[in-house]
Formats: sequence, C-alpha cells, structure tokens
Amino acid sequence: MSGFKNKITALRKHHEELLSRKNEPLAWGNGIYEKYKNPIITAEHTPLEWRYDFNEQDNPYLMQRIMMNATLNAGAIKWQGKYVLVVRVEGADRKSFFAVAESPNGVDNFRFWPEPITMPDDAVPATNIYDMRLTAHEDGWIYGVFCAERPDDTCPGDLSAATATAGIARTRDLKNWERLPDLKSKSQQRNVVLHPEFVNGKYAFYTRPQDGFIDAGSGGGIGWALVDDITHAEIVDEKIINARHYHTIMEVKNGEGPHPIKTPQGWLHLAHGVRGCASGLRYVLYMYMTALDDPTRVIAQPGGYFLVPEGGEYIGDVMNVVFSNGWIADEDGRVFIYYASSDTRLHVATSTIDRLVDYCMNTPQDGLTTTASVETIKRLIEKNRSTHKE
Ligand code: BGC
Ligand code: BMA
Repeated sequence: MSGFKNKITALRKHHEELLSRKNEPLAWGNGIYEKYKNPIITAEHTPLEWRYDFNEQDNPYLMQRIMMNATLNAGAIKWQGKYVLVVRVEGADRKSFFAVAESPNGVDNFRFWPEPITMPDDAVPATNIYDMRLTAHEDGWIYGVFCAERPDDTCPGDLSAATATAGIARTRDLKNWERLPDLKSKSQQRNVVLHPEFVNGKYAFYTRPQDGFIDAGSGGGIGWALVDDITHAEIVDEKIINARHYHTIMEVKNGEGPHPIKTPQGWLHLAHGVRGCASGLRYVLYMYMTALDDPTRVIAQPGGYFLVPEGGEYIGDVMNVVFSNGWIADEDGRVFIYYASSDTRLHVATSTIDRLVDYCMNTPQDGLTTTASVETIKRLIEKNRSTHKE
C-alpha cells in the first residue's frame, strides 16, 4: 500500500476512535445534574470529507483543505428515536453554519450527517447565521429560529458594526428547510425562541429586545410576543417576563435558551445570564419556571447560576462562556442539557424533570443584597441544627 493510503487509513482509524469513544458521568457533582468526562462534539468530530481532499494527485501532503474551528450552541430534538442536534459549526473563516449530528444515547457516539444543512436565504442574505432553537410546534412543523447577522449599513466604514435579527425556517425532516421571512421587530433581536404551543390561538415567541448588536441596553430582559401569522411574523406588542437586576449573574444581558419543557408543575426554563468583569463578559446558565396557564407568569426563580464553565471549559475562543440553546426531555423523565463551553465545543449534562423542578422550587431566591444572602445561609444552618441528626 502507498504511503498516502496508509496515512488515510491511520486518519480514519483515529477519527473513528474519537467518534466511538464512550462517555461517562463525572462523580461528585452538585446533585442537580451530572456533567460528563468528555465533550460530546468537537471540531474534530466533523466528517473528514468536509476537511480533506482525498485525491493523492491534488493533495499529496494530505492537508486539511478546509479547517473547522468550533462546534457549539446546538438546537436539540428527540427525532425518530435518536438524540439529534442541529450544531452551530464554525469554520476557520469564522462563518457558522448548521449541521445535524445524531447519537443513539444522547451522551456519546454523535455522528454528523454527511452534508451540512443548506439554509435558504431571506430576501436580504445574511453574512452569518447561528444558535438555532428547534421547536416541534403543535401546528405539525419543526421550526428553527436562529440569529441572522448582517453588516450595519448605518455605520459605513465600521467593519464590526452589525445587526442581529431572528431568522425563521421550518422543516419536516431536518434536511429540507423552508425559509420564512425574518421576524420583524423594532429593535435588534438575538435569542428568539418559539414556544411549542399556541397561546390564545397565536404563535408565541420568547424575545430579547436589544438596543445595539452587543448591548441589551434598555431591553430589560427576556421578552414575550404573540404573533398571528408565522409566515409574516412581526412583533407588535412585547412584554418583559424575566427581567435583569443589578449585581446578579444577569446584570448585563439574559436570553432564553431552548424552548421551555412542560411539566405538571409548570414550564421549566433554561436561560443564560451575562455580567461584565475585567476579563470581559461572563456567560452562565440559570433556570426559572412559569405557570402552565400563563407561560409569562414566573412561579419560581432560583437564585444565582445553574451551570458555569469549570476546568477546561473556561478555555476556548471566547473564554468564560457557557451557552445552551438545546435540551431534550426524554419519555422516562431524563433531561439531556446540551451546552457549549467558551464558544468552542459541545457538552452534555444530564438530570431529570423531578430534580430540575425540585431545584427551581427549593433553591432560595436571590435576595439581591449581601445581608439577604447571609440571612438565607443562616436559615439553612438553623434548619440543619434543629432537624438533622447524623
Ligand atoms: C458572534 C456571536 C456572538 C455575537 C455577539 C457574533 O458575531 O458570532 O457568537 O454572540 O457576535 O457577541
Ligand atoms: C452570544 C450568543 C452566543 C455566544 C455568546 C458568547 O451573544 O448568541 O452565540 O455563545 O454570545 O460569545
């Protein structure tokens, strides 16, 4: 066999070892969820055919002709018995695109489908698209709502001035996507999520109004808007349902993650919160619950963060970030939370509906001052003193 063929054989073997690597939960978590030993999808998981030219004449050095930079911020859905992610893959050229990866068990053996998604453009093509939220809506379609980014023409000469708009597409098979017009809104919008059920006969969106491309500004938090026609979606009225607060984990920005999970006790929400610090923006995940009869009414707001970067998760393209826009609630009550660390790689954390509801209902709220936090800790100490004997 030629040296070139041997090299390919070795490359494929190495890749296959990575794809079929078993994952295991880490011991000693926080009791709320388990994190896992290995990331579930990295740039190295992308198919070799996307990166290498396997023709010896054209690529005698067996170089990567197209490099992949990161796999992050995936939408998630249980689909035909498989755990399916629509991954944000980012190439070395900083362009993100969507690609489907599936696993038989939700925690390892994720494999990409052979080709990335071909997402049709809206009337004005976007430069970049990312962070898809998947919603299997009760109207029968699977929707993907994502951020579409375009240069901001009102700032000529500023090459980083951009606009964020919610792109909307729908599919029945995750392969063929029908692009609908982008969501019309007075403000810029990132982190828009479609609620899975009709509310008062209308489509319902979680929104995140923002003043600028990065700055949430006066956009006070996670919003909510009802839309009559999904094929010409426009935000007319928007109200804030989950507000930001001074000196909390969501002081600067917050945004809905995936669409909430319906439980007998209420809708379970996963969101991200952002604060500024000397090293930049710190992105963490938090949770809240809303009422079944009114998905805009908050009924539980556990204080502080739910999940943060730890160890190697701190390191990557955009440090100090965890972000989630996908989770799967299984029929048996298990929940698979897909999150990316530092805009670089994808991980899973597993829990159950019961544990997450318990977490939301029984974690003390943020009292918003040091004094209140100390009182909360003292109440727990006192409770343990009076009721707990080892
Ligand atoms: C990046 C996103 C980021 C956004 C705001 C975009 O250009 O692709 O990952 O969230 O800027 O910082
Ligand atoms: C945001 C998100 C993500 C990203 C995060 C950190 O605004 O929309 O795309 O993970 O910034 O860079």
